[in-house]
Amino acid sequence: MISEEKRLIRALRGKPVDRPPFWFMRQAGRYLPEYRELRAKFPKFLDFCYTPDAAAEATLQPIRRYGMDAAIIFSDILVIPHALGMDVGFNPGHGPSMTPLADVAMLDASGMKTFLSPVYEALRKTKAALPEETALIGFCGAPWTLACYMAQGQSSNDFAAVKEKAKRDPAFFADLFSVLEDAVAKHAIAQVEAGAEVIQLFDSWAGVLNEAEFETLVAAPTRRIVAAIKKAQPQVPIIGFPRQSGSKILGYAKHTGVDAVSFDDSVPLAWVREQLQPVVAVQGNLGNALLAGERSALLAEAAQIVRELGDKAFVFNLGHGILPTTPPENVQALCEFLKHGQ
Ligand code: 1CP
Repeated sequence: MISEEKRLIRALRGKPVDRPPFWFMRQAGRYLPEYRELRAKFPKFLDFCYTPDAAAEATLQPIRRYGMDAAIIFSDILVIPHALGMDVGFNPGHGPSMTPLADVAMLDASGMKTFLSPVYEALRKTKAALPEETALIGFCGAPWTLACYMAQGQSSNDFAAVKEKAKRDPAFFADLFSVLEDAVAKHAIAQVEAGAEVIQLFDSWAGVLNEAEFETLVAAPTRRIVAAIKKAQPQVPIIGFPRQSGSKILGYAKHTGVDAVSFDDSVPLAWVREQLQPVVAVQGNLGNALLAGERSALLAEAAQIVRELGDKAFVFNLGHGILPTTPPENVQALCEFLKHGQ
Protein backbone atom coordinates (compact mmCIF):
# COMPACT_ATOMS: atom_id res chain seq x y z
CA MET A 1 0.00 0.00 0.00
CA ILE A 2 1.30 3.41 -0.92
CA SER A 3 0.11 6.02 1.56
CA GLU A 4 -1.18 9.08 -0.25
CA GLU A 5 -0.78 11.13 2.92
CA LYS A 6 3.00 11.00 3.22
CA ARG A 7 4.68 14.27 2.29
CA LEU A 8 7.07 12.66 -0.19
CA ILE A 9 4.29 10.88 -2.09
CA ARG A 10 2.15 14.03 -2.15
CA ALA A 11 4.98 16.15 -3.49
CA LEU A 12 5.87 13.57 -6.16
CA ARG A 13 2.24 13.62 -7.31
CA GLY A 14 2.22 17.44 -7.39
CA LYS A 15 -0.23 17.71 -4.47
CA PRO A 16 0.02 20.53 -1.90
CA VAL A 17 2.26 19.95 1.14
CA ASP A 18 2.73 21.93 4.37
CA ARG A 19 6.47 22.13 3.66
CA PRO A 20 8.73 20.50 1.05
CA PRO A 21 9.67 16.91 1.96
CA PHE A 22 13.38 16.14 2.23
CA TRP A 23 15.80 13.24 2.27
CA PHE A 24 19.46 13.02 1.23
CA MET A 25 21.26 10.67 -1.12
CA ARG A 26 23.68 8.52 0.95
CA GLN A 27 21.97 9.62 4.14
CA ALA A 28 23.16 6.33 5.62
CA GLY A 29 26.93 6.21 5.51
CA ARG A 30 30.35 6.91 6.83
CA TYR A 31 29.65 10.46 8.09
CA LEU A 32 27.62 8.81 10.91
CA PRO A 33 29.58 7.22 13.80
CA GLU A 34 26.84 4.63 14.37
CA TYR A 35 27.14 3.60 10.69
CA ARG A 36 30.92 3.17 11.01
CA GLU A 37 30.38 0.97 14.05
CA LEU A 38 27.91 -1.26 12.21
CA ARG A 39 30.03 -1.30 9.03
CA ALA A 40 33.06 -2.54 11.03
CA LYS A 41 31.27 -5.83 11.70
CA PHE A 42 31.36 -6.78 8.00
CA PRO A 43 34.69 -7.16 6.22
CA LYS A 44 32.79 -7.39 2.92
CA PHE A 45 30.45 -4.51 2.05
CA LEU A 46 28.01 -6.76 0.16
CA ASP A 47 27.65 -9.09 3.19
CA PHE A 48 26.45 -6.01 5.06
CA CYS A 49 23.91 -5.27 2.30
CA TYR A 50 22.68 -8.91 2.35
CA THR A 51 22.19 -9.09 6.14
CA PRO A 52 18.59 -7.89 6.53
CA ASP A 53 18.83 -6.79 10.19
CA ALA A 54 22.01 -4.81 9.53
CA ALA A 55 20.73 -3.25 6.29
CA ALA A 56 17.47 -2.27 7.99
CA GLU A 57 19.41 -0.80 10.91
CA ALA A 58 21.65 1.27 8.58
CA THR A 59 18.52 2.50 6.76
CA LEU A 60 16.90 3.57 10.03
CA GLN A 61 19.93 5.29 11.62
CA PRO A 62 19.59 8.64 9.82
CA ILE A 63 15.79 8.60 10.33
CA ARG A 64 16.21 8.22 14.10
CA ARG A 65 18.68 11.08 14.24
CA TYR A 66 17.10 13.52 11.86
CA GLY A 67 13.54 12.44 10.94
CA MET A 68 13.84 12.81 7.17
CA ASP A 69 10.58 12.38 5.22
CA ALA A 70 11.95 9.29 3.47
CA ALA A 71 14.28 6.38 4.14
CA ILE A 72 16.20 4.83 1.23
CA ILE A 73 16.92 1.14 1.64
CA PHE A 74 20.56 0.41 2.44
CA SER A 75 21.83 -1.59 -0.54
CA ASP A 76 23.83 -0.84 -3.69
CA ILE A 77 23.22 -0.52 -7.40
CA LEU A 78 25.81 -3.27 -8.02
CA VAL A 79 23.71 -6.01 -6.39
CA ILE A 80 22.19 -6.55 -9.87
CA PRO A 81 25.46 -7.49 -11.63
CA HIS A 82 26.29 -9.59 -8.56
CA ALA A 83 22.93 -11.38 -8.76
CA LEU A 84 23.53 -12.00 -12.48
CA GLY A 85 26.71 -13.90 -11.60
CA MET A 86 29.50 -11.31 -11.69
CA ASP A 87 32.22 -11.37 -9.03
CA VAL A 88 31.44 -7.93 -7.55
CA GLY A 89 33.68 -6.80 -4.70
CA PHE A 90 34.41 -3.48 -2.98
CA ASN A 91 37.90 -2.34 -2.05
CA PRO A 92 37.91 0.24 0.73
CA GLY A 93 39.01 3.54 -0.79
CA HIS A 94 38.89 2.28 -4.38
CA GLY A 95 35.20 1.50 -4.85
CA PRO A 96 33.77 -1.45 -6.76
CA SER A 97 35.76 -4.07 -8.65
CA MET A 98 34.79 -7.07 -10.81
CA THR A 99 36.17 -9.01 -13.75
CA PRO A 100 35.08 -7.02 -16.83
CA LEU A 101 32.24 -8.75 -18.66
CA ALA A 102 33.52 -10.45 -21.82
CA ASP A 103 30.41 -12.26 -22.95
CA VAL A 104 26.79 -11.37 -22.16
CA ALA A 105 25.90 -15.09 -22.29
CA MET A 106 27.82 -15.46 -19.00
CA LEU A 107 25.03 -13.58 -17.21
CA ASP A 108 22.33 -15.74 -15.66
CA ALA A 109 19.14 -14.04 -14.50
CA SER A 110 17.34 -17.22 -13.44
CA GLY A 111 18.22 -17.04 -9.73
CA MET A 112 18.14 -13.27 -9.35
CA LYS A 113 15.11 -12.86 -7.13
CA THR A 114 16.20 -15.61 -4.74
CA PHE A 115 19.72 -14.17 -4.65
CA LEU A 116 18.33 -10.73 -3.80
CA SER A 117 15.76 -11.96 -1.27
CA PRO A 118 17.79 -10.48 1.65
CA VAL A 119 17.26 -7.03 0.11
CA TYR A 120 13.50 -7.64 0.06
CA GLU A 121 13.62 -8.94 3.64
CA ALA A 122 15.52 -5.77 4.66
CA LEU A 123 12.76 -3.68 3.05
CA ARG A 124 10.05 -5.57 4.99
CA LYS A 125 11.95 -5.14 8.26
CA THR A 126 12.55 -1.46 7.62
CA LYS A 127 8.93 -0.82 6.69
CA ALA A 128 7.75 -2.45 9.93
CA ALA A 129 10.04 -0.22 12.00
CA LEU A 130 9.62 3.14 10.21
CA PRO A 131 7.54 5.97 11.68
CA GLU A 132 4.12 6.14 10.03
CA GLU A 133 4.83 9.39 8.20
CA THR A 134 8.15 8.28 6.67
CA ALA A 135 8.15 6.95 3.09
CA LEU A 136 10.37 4.05 2.05
CA ILE A 137 12.36 4.35 -1.20
CA GLY A 138 13.73 1.39 -3.16
CA PHE A 139 16.28 1.90 -5.93
CA CYS A 140 18.17 0.42 -8.85
CA GLY A 141 21.06 1.51 -11.03
CA ALA A 142 19.92 2.24 -14.59
CA PRO A 143 21.36 0.07 -17.40
CA TRP A 144 23.95 2.55 -18.71
CA THR A 145 25.51 3.07 -15.27
CA LEU A 146 25.46 -0.66 -14.50
CA ALA A 147 26.96 -1.39 -17.94
CA CYS A 148 29.78 1.09 -17.22
CA TYR A 149 30.91 -0.85 -14.14
CA MET A 150 30.29 -4.26 -15.74
CA ALA A 151 32.25 -3.49 -18.91
CA GLN A 152 35.06 -1.56 -17.20
CA GLY A 153 35.30 -3.71 -14.08
CA GLN A 154 35.81 -0.64 -11.88
CA SER A 155 35.08 3.06 -11.66
CA SER A 156 36.48 5.64 -14.09
CA ASN A 157 36.34 9.41 -14.54
CA ASP A 158 34.71 9.30 -17.95
CA PHE A 159 34.16 5.64 -18.94
CA ALA A 160 35.70 6.53 -22.32
CA ALA A 161 36.67 2.89 -22.99
CA VAL A 162 33.07 1.77 -22.40
CA LYS A 163 31.71 4.46 -24.74
CA GLU A 164 34.25 3.30 -27.34
CA LYS A 165 33.11 -0.31 -26.90
CA ALA A 166 29.46 0.77 -27.29
CA LYS A 167 30.40 2.21 -30.71
CA ARG A 168 32.60 -0.71 -31.73
CA ASP A 169 30.32 -3.53 -30.60
CA PRO A 170 26.68 -2.42 -30.62
CA ALA A 171 25.48 -6.05 -30.58
CA PHE A 172 27.21 -6.62 -27.21
CA PHE A 173 25.46 -3.56 -25.80
CA ALA A 174 22.06 -4.47 -27.27
CA ASP A 175 22.28 -7.93 -25.62
CA LEU A 176 23.58 -6.49 -22.36
CA PHE A 177 20.88 -3.80 -22.19
CA SER A 178 18.17 -6.34 -22.91
CA VAL A 179 19.30 -8.40 -19.86
CA LEU A 180 19.73 -5.31 -17.69
CA GLU A 181 16.41 -3.67 -18.54
CA ASP A 182 14.62 -6.84 -17.57
CA ALA A 183 16.66 -7.28 -14.39
CA VAL A 184 16.23 -3.64 -13.29
CA ALA A 185 12.44 -3.74 -13.83
CA LYS A 186 12.15 -7.06 -11.94
CA HIS A 187 14.27 -5.84 -9.02
CA ALA A 188 12.28 -2.59 -8.81
CA ILE A 189 8.94 -4.43 -8.87
CA ALA A 190 10.12 -6.90 -6.21
CA GLN A 191 11.18 -3.98 -4.01
CA VAL A 192 7.69 -2.47 -4.32
CA GLU A 193 6.16 -5.85 -3.44
CA ALA A 194 8.39 -5.86 -0.33
CA GLY A 195 7.20 -2.43 0.80
CA ALA A 196 9.04 0.25 -1.21
CA GLU A 197 6.66 3.12 -1.96
CA VAL A 198 8.86 5.01 -4.42
CA ILE A 199 11.59 3.82 -6.82
CA GLN A 200 14.64 5.90 -7.71
CA LEU A 201 16.65 5.00 -10.82
CA PHE A 202 20.28 6.13 -10.52
CA ASP A 203 22.01 6.86 -13.83
CA SER A 204 25.15 8.24 -12.25
CA TRP A 205 27.21 8.23 -15.48
CA ALA A 206 24.58 9.75 -17.81
CA GLY A 207 26.71 12.90 -17.92
CA VAL A 208 29.51 11.38 -20.02
CA LEU A 209 27.22 10.88 -23.05
CA ASN A 210 26.44 13.18 -25.98
CA GLU A 211 22.85 13.82 -27.07
CA ALA A 212 22.48 10.84 -29.41
CA GLU A 213 24.16 8.45 -26.96
CA PHE A 214 22.02 9.81 -24.15
CA GLU A 215 18.85 8.99 -26.10
CA THR A 216 19.93 5.42 -26.91
CA LEU A 217 21.70 4.46 -23.69
CA VAL A 218 19.83 6.49 -21.03
CA ALA A 219 16.40 7.78 -22.15
CA ALA A 220 15.14 4.83 -24.23
CA PRO A 221 16.08 2.09 -21.70
CA THR A 222 14.59 4.19 -18.88
CA ARG A 223 11.37 4.60 -20.84
CA ARG A 224 11.07 0.80 -21.25
CA ILE A 225 11.88 0.15 -17.58
CA VAL A 226 9.38 2.75 -16.36
CA ALA A 227 6.70 1.18 -18.58
CA ALA A 228 7.45 -2.30 -17.18
CA ILE A 229 7.36 -1.10 -13.56
CA LYS A 230 4.15 0.88 -14.11
CA LYS A 231 2.51 -2.12 -15.79
CA ALA A 232 3.03 -4.17 -12.64
CA GLN A 233 2.71 -1.33 -10.11
CA PRO A 234 0.79 1.58 -11.70
CA GLN A 235 0.69 3.61 -8.48
CA VAL A 236 4.39 3.71 -7.64
CA PRO A 237 6.07 7.07 -8.23
CA ILE A 238 9.43 6.81 -10.04
CA ILE A 239 12.26 9.32 -9.66
CA GLY A 240 14.90 9.33 -12.39
CA PHE A 241 18.39 10.70 -11.77
CA PRO A 242 20.43 11.13 -14.96
CA ARG A 243 23.33 12.74 -13.11
CA GLN A 244 25.24 15.66 -14.67
CA SER A 245 23.16 15.57 -17.84
CA GLY A 246 22.52 19.34 -18.05
CA SER A 247 19.60 20.38 -20.27
CA LYS A 248 19.25 16.80 -21.62
CA ILE A 249 17.28 16.15 -18.44
CA LEU A 250 14.31 18.01 -19.97
CA GLY A 251 13.77 15.48 -22.78
CA TYR A 252 14.29 12.71 -20.23
CA ALA A 253 11.58 14.24 -18.02
CA LYS A 254 9.18 14.59 -20.94
CA HIS A 255 9.64 11.25 -22.64
CA THR A 256 10.58 8.52 -20.16
CA GLY A 257 7.39 8.46 -18.08
CA VAL A 258 9.15 9.20 -14.76
CA ASP A 259 7.11 11.12 -12.18
CA ALA A 260 10.08 13.14 -10.96
CA VAL A 261 13.68 13.91 -11.81
CA SER A 262 16.54 14.43 -9.42
CA PHE A 263 18.84 17.19 -10.66
CA ASP A 264 22.25 18.58 -9.74
CA ASP A 265 24.40 21.64 -10.38
CA SER A 266 24.58 20.98 -14.14
CA VAL A 267 21.39 23.08 -14.52
CA PRO A 268 20.51 26.52 -13.07
CA LEU A 269 17.70 26.78 -10.52
CA ALA A 270 15.72 29.32 -12.56
CA TRP A 271 15.83 26.96 -15.58
CA VAL A 272 14.60 24.11 -13.39
CA ARG A 273 11.71 26.27 -12.18
CA GLU A 274 10.76 27.52 -15.64
CA GLN A 275 11.39 24.46 -17.83
CA LEU A 276 11.49 21.31 -15.74
CA GLN A 277 9.08 21.81 -12.86
CA PRO A 278 6.03 22.37 -15.11
CA VAL A 279 6.71 18.89 -16.61
CA VAL A 280 7.53 16.70 -13.57
CA ALA A 281 8.22 16.98 -9.86
CA VAL A 282 11.84 17.99 -9.22
CA GLN A 283 14.27 16.85 -6.54
CA GLY A 284 17.55 18.51 -5.66
CA ASN A 285 20.12 20.00 -5.53
CA LEU A 286 22.23 21.30 -2.62
CA GLY A 287 25.93 20.70 -3.33
CA ASN A 288 27.37 17.91 -1.18
CA ALA A 289 30.57 19.90 -0.68
CA LEU A 290 28.50 22.82 0.66
CA LEU A 291 26.85 20.46 3.15
CA ALA A 292 30.31 19.45 4.35
CA GLY A 293 31.43 23.08 4.65
CA GLU A 294 30.57 26.25 6.48
CA ARG A 295 27.13 26.28 8.12
CA SER A 296 25.81 29.74 7.15
CA ALA A 297 26.73 29.25 3.47
CA LEU A 298 24.93 25.95 3.28
CA LEU A 299 21.81 27.31 4.97
CA ALA A 300 21.78 30.34 2.64
CA GLU A 301 21.94 28.06 -0.41
CA ALA A 302 19.24 25.75 1.03
CA ALA A 303 16.97 28.79 1.56
CA GLN A 304 17.58 29.91 -2.02
CA ILE A 305 16.64 26.45 -3.39
CA VAL A 306 13.43 26.38 -1.34
CA ARG A 307 12.57 29.95 -2.43
CA GLU A 308 12.96 29.05 -6.11
CA LEU A 309 11.19 25.69 -6.12
CA GLY A 310 9.35 25.17 -2.83
CA ASP A 311 5.90 26.35 -3.91
CA LYS A 312 5.40 23.63 -6.55
CA ALA A 313 6.13 19.88 -6.91
CA PHE A 314 9.49 19.71 -5.14
CA VAL A 315 11.57 17.40 -2.93
CA PHE A 316 14.62 18.85 -1.21
CA ASN A 317 17.74 16.72 -1.68
CA LEU A 318 21.41 17.03 -2.60
CA GLY A 319 22.96 17.12 -6.07
CA HIS A 320 24.94 13.97 -5.17
CA GLY A 321 25.51 11.76 -2.13
CA ILE A 322 26.60 13.00 1.33
CA LEU A 323 30.41 13.05 1.64
CA PRO A 324 32.02 10.97 4.42
CA THR A 325 33.67 14.17 5.75
CA THR A 326 30.31 15.86 6.41
CA PRO A 327 29.86 16.95 10.05
CA PRO A 328 26.65 15.34 11.42
CA GLU A 329 25.87 18.74 13.05
CA ASN A 330 25.59 20.31 9.58
CA VAL A 331 23.00 17.72 8.59
CA GLN A 332 21.20 18.47 11.87
CA ALA A 333 21.18 22.22 11.15
CA LEU A 334 19.90 21.66 7.61
CA CYS A 335 17.10 19.35 8.80
CA GLU A 336 16.03 21.87 11.44
CA PHE A 337 15.94 24.60 8.82
CA LEU A 338 13.90 22.42 6.43
CA LYS A 339 11.42 21.46 9.16
CA HIS A 340 11.03 24.72 11.05
CA GLY A 341 13.05 27.48 9.50
CA GLN A 342 11.10 28.52 6.46
O1 1CP B 1 32.44 0.85 2.80
C1 1CP B 1 31.40 1.47 2.62
O2 1CP B 1 30.74 1.93 3.56
C2 1CP B 1 30.97 1.53 1.19
C3 1CP B 1 30.43 2.83 0.71
C4 1CP B 1 29.10 2.57 0.02
C5 1CP B 1 27.82 2.85 0.53
C6 1CP B 1 27.47 3.44 1.87
C7 1CP B 1 28.92 1.98 -1.24
C8 1CP B 1 29.97 1.46 -2.16
N1 1CP B 1 27.56 1.90 -1.51
C9 1CP B 1 26.85 2.40 -0.44
C10 1CP B 1 25.39 2.43 -0.29
C11 1CP B 1 24.59 2.98 -1.41
N2 1CP B 1 24.93 3.02 -2.73
C12 1CP B 1 23.28 3.48 -1.27
C13 1CP B 1 22.54 3.38 0.07
C14 1CP B 1 21.50 4.18 0.50
C15 1CP B 1 21.78 5.63 0.86
O3 1CP B 1 21.85 6.47 -0.07
O4 1CP B 1 21.82 5.96 2.06
C16 1CP B 1 22.87 3.92 -2.54
C17 1CP B 1 21.58 4.58 -2.94
C18 1CP B 1 23.93 3.61 -3.45
C19 1CP B 1 23.86 3.84 -4.90
C20 1CP B 1 25.10 3.76 -5.71
N3 1CP B 1 26.14 2.87 -5.61
C21 1CP B 1 25.34 4.56 -6.84
C22 1CP B 1 24.38 5.60 -7.37
C23 1CP B 1 24.50 6.89 -6.65
C24 1CP B 1 25.80 7.63 -6.86
O5 1CP B 1 26.56 7.74 -5.87
O6 1CP B 1 26.04 8.10 -7.99
C25 1CP B 1 26.59 4.19 -7.39
C26 1CP B 1 27.29 4.78 -8.59
C27 1CP B 1 27.09 3.11 -6.61
C28 1CP B 1 28.34 2.36 -6.81
C29 1CP B 1 29.20 2.47 -5.61
N4 1CP B 1 29.00 1.71 -4.49
C30 1CP B 1 29.91 2.07 -3.53
C31 1CP B 1 30.72 3.10 -4.06
C32 1CP B 1 31.87 3.77 -3.34
C33 1CP B 1 30.22 3.37 -5.35
C34 1CP B 1 30.68 4.49 -6.29
C35 1CP B 1 31.94 4.16 -7.00
C36 1CP B 1 32.32 5.25 -8.00
O7 1CP B 1 32.61 6.39 -7.59
O8 1CP B 1 32.32 4.94 -9.20
